[in-house]
Amino acid sequence: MQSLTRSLSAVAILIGLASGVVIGAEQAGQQPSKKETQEQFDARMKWWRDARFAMFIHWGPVSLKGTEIGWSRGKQVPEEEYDNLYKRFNPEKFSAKQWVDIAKAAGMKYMVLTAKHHDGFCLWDTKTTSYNMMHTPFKRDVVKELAAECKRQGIVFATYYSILDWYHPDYNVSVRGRPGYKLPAGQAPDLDRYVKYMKTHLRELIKDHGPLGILWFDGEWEKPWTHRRGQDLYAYVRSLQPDIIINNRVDKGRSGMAGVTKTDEEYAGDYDTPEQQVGKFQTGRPWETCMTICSQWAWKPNDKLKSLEECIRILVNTVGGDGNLLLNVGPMPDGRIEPRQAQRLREIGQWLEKNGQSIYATRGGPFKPGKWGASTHKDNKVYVHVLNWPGDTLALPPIAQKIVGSSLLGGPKAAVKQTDQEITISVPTSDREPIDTVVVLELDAPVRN
Ligand code: FHN
Repeated sequence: MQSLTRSLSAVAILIGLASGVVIGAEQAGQQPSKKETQEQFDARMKWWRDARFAMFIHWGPVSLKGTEIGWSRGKQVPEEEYDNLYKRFNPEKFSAKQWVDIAKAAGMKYMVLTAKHHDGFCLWDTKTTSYNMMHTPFKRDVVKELAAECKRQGIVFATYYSILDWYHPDYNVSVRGRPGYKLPAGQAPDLDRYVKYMKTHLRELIKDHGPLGILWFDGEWEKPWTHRRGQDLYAYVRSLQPDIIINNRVDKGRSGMAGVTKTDEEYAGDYDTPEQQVGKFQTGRPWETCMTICSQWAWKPNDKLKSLEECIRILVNTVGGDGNLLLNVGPMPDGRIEPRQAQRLREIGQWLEKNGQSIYATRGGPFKPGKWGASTHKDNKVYVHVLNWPGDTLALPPIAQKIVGSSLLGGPKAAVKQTDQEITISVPTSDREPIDTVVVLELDAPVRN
């Protein structure tokens, strides 16, 4: 409950802002009269919770080098060279339709694009700096094109935005590397000026390219960023678009790569963000695992591609834990999503065409994930995803509801026995699926979340 209070109080800041209370960084944390109720929060999160599966996209001029976005600047790629890649970035084969077609074929319901990563390069037509897409040979606002195509095809469009910026001199780059351009002589780095720059970006993204489904913040972990600034930024973004969803990396509450929000303060952010790992079973606070389909976030030639089985297992264990899966692709320097990555995504989509009712708009549980697999539920149906059969029979803990029917998803009967001590499920090996055998249990009453 306390975790929900955290997000509610952060929203209270927003409502104060919306009611004319101007919150500067120093004022963040004011408690205006109204708080977002549980019902309002649940209503705002509903489309996102129901979506369950989405595309993450890490892209920028660094794809020319095949090294990691942001992190390879000043390491595998000298800063000077990295910061000038945009002058030869010309993704002539970029097609927003191709990317959205692939996301749809994969069964993905929203898309999160790195509008600005740690390297400071802006993928949209921003008026704040020439370090953007319109100053490349390509001269096109790819954020605008993708947003329009997502709208046309019914996929929710969202942007990732890095709070830390190793290119902008006002970000106190003493934390890492040197800025991509120099401040005027005698002018010291000024974080308040950088926050104004960042807020202008967010206004451009939301007002000129939105509405956005999510503002996916990242890069909150370095010293210059503070809890108060995080609360202020959350309130600012919600004031621009009250129904937008914001992850927990806007503030300082994230506990490392496990992504769960700490409870020692009331931190801003609507959901937790485990990274490169399936989050733990958690139903009290929304969460989303972000994971690469290869090994690198940005494009890397001949990178290791996850198998279909790995992808399905990750998806099932994530949704079985009551989380969303944000699966990342890194498009190529010519603008295409690599054909073998696109093919893998199509294969996941084919699996979802058959099994999607056990994923979309479900909640995790009632059986917690284990070596055997995971479970999801919706209304009075439980979907038992058996990934590893322990033998002829799978034994699960008892539940309060009575099982009144059972079958394989869209298939033959499954032998299910229920006592007060356990539930046992048997499926002949000939009827089992190679990756995930989904057993549907019909109950005499819905499962309570
Ligand atoms: O440093 C970034 C990394 O490049 C990538 O964007 C991931 C995915 O969200 N987030 C940060 C690492 O935690």
